[in-house]
Amino acid sequence: MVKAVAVLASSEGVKGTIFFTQEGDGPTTVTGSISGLKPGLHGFHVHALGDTTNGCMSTGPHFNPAGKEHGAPEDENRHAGDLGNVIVGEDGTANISKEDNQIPLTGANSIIGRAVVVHADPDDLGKGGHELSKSTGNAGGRVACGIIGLQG
Ligand SMILES: *[C@@H]1O[C@H](CO)[C@@H](O)[C@H](O)[C@H]1NC(C)=O
Ligand SMILES: [Cu+2]
Ligand SMILES: [Zn+2]
Repeated sequence: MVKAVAVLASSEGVKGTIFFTQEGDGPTTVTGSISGLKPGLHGFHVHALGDTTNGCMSTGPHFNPAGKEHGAPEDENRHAGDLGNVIVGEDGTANISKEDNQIPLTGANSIIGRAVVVHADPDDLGKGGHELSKSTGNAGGRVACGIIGLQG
């Protein structure tokens, strides 16, 4: 079992901890919670770089080792990093529990050392018809991020 964690923080009071586990070549389980967000949907992705020298802006684009278009987690044509949206309740919290086959914790396409980013707006999953739909889901600003690191 490989385990990883990302601690999300922002100057606007958004906080969260996201846990990743993977057994062998199986799917990666993503769990955790985020607080301090506006109620509603917020885009939630793995971005390519674990570089926060310029805050979340320097984490690069969505992790996309297969050179595909932006999409929904269940789409064939999606970035590996496309984890869809998190749903924030009236109390400003989101509880995350997902499984995904494209974000391994080992091997050439490992997400260790990359970043988790939560956005200001909903991810339209590539279907919004906006000029950014096929690259970012038009999910707006990067509200908080954290680097994915190995956990013992
Ligand atoms: C997330 O879980 C916490 C603790 O169980 C709960 O207070 C909160 O309402 C939950 N948020 C959502 C959106 O379900
Ligand atoms: Cu993103
Ligand atoms: Zn994407």
